[in-house]
Amino acid sequence: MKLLLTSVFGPFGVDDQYGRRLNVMELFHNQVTREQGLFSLRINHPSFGLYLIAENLDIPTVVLDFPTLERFVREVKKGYDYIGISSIVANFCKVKKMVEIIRELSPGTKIIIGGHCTSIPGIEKLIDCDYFSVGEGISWFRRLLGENVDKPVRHPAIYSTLNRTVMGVPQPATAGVIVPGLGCVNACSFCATSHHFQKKYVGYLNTGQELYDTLCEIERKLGCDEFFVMDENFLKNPARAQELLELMEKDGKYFYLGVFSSAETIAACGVEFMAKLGIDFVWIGVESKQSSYAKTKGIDLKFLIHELREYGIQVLGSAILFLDHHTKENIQEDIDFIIEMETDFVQFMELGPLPGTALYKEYDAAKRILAGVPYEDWHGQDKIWFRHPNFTREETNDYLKDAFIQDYQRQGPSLLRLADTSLRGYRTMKGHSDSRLNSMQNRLAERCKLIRVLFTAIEMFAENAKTRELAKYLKTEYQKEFGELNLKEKILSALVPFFAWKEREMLRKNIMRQPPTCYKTYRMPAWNPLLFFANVFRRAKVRESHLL
Ligand code: B12
Ligand code: SF4
Repeated sequence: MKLLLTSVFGPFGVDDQYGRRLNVMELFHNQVTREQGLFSLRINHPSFGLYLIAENLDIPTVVLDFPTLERFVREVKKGYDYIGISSIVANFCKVKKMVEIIRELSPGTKIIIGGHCTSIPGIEKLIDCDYFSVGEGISWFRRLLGENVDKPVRHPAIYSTLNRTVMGVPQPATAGVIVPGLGCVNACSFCATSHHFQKKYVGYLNTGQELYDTLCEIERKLGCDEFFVMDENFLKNPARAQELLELMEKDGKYFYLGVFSSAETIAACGVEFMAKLGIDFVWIGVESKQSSYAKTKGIDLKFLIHELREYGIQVLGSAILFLDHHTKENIQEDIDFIIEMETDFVQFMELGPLPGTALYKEYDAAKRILAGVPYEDWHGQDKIWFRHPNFTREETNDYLKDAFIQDYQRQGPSLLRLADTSLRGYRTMKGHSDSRLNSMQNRLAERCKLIRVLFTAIEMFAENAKTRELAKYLKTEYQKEFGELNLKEKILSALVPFFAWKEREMLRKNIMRQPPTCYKTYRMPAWNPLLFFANVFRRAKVRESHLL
């Protein structure tokens, strides 16, 4: 018995029969720094769910992440008893194609679809597969395979990023990923994640102790002390965070965490607490000035964000365009609102009624979901797929693109904004009376020193006045704090423009870089000649027809 767990196939971010150019497989370049040209941060993230499930089963398993179609076909031909595909709505077409391939090449294989496609109405009629797994995947799989559902969850030790470059300069992965839990109880009407887990929190690491032990274990295995915390609302459980801090303080330990947290939880915990915990990046859903979401009510977001940045915590603020109250006259107010928050990063996303959410139910009932828009277009970075009272579908992508451009023109590239936050944090920590915070200054100094080798190239390639102004200011301030570049830094600084030039050419030619295919085996039996020949025989019988 063996299982293949796979993500959908590439290429990603190109216009073809399965996908779209504006649906890039990168967080920042897709929806945050997408109009920041050469300064856009380029990062891929592995499909964490697949590794998490694989780690927690007893069955021999292979994880295939970001395959090409050809690579996927080759893998299917090996003959698996089960193949599980992780999906989101925008990749529906790819999932459908993969299922057809499996049915053709390996008819005995049981096919499972997990993830967000399972919420598509009538999915059982649209895709011919054996099981749809809605919600949490580990216990679902354990039940299917007759394994012990109550066994504690083991956390995989994997890096959170791959293929990371800054201005074309390759960067090694430095952060692990940790998944304390899934879902969020806030249940904002548009939120696919919250609804996918039935508006409940599915905890994997429920206490500070469990979290701490897991962080220590991954640190031992990967040698990293930075983590991307994959939890929709990490600070929603302040007791867990408090216990984690106490354990770190007791052992004199420092971990650095990037988290998602809603404004009301941040306000309740306090910025200084977050800094002590080692949080150095936070994603906050700002959504809209006229927000009707409870999470931002009564909170002075601008003040909060300013304070976070003073403590060296980079902030990503996300805003939604084409909410019902938006008109052509007032949408700029919301764009100004988020830009004036002065966050390091801004995500603009179109409102997207996704199946399974309360918003989808409401719009569907009101017949506001546009018929005939293929699921490949349901990704939020091009045109809306619902009827809006004040915008046509065709108008929306121009407004969205313009919002990103405004953010870039008015605030400069996020790369420089985070350089500013790191410097501000360094200065705050340097003068801080709290010994834990004070001892964090060295780490921020290290970060600043890494960033400053980019300044010369940033000045050379600057595309707007704000970039030039910020680069000049930061260069001077960094020099005041850290002195002149040493010889090694000077050499690095001289090399950056070559990488930057190459990157700019790639962008000019519209070449979309792709995540590398990753292949990882779990508990697979050693090579057995009998099995090998049985497989060759089986493969010979399979028709290699029209599939490719
Ligand atoms: C990391 C991430 C990405 C990464 C990609 C990572 C990757 N390799 O695929 C990036 C940043 C590139 C990305 C891009 C996009 N993303 Co994204 N992304 C996420 C994010 C933040 C985390 C996913 C994750 O790893 N979660 C942790 C793991 C453990 O949870 P999980 O994946 O849900 O898996 C569990 C279960 O769902 C289930 N499961 C999952 N797969 C399978 C498979 C089987 C066989 C089984 C049985 C079970 C199972 O078991 C797992 C363990 O319990 C989620 C939000 C979230 N918090 O989940 C959005 C999310 C998945 N993304 C989403 C979207 C829409 C996109 C984009 C279209 C851009 C956009 N508009 O936001 C693009 C698409 C890119 C593309 N070309 O395909 C939506 C999907 C909505 C939907 N209903 O389809 C989400 C939910 C965000 C949201 N709330 O809107 N994304
Ligand atoms: S607070 Fe964030 S994660 Fe929670 S339901 Fe709202 S949008 Fe989703």
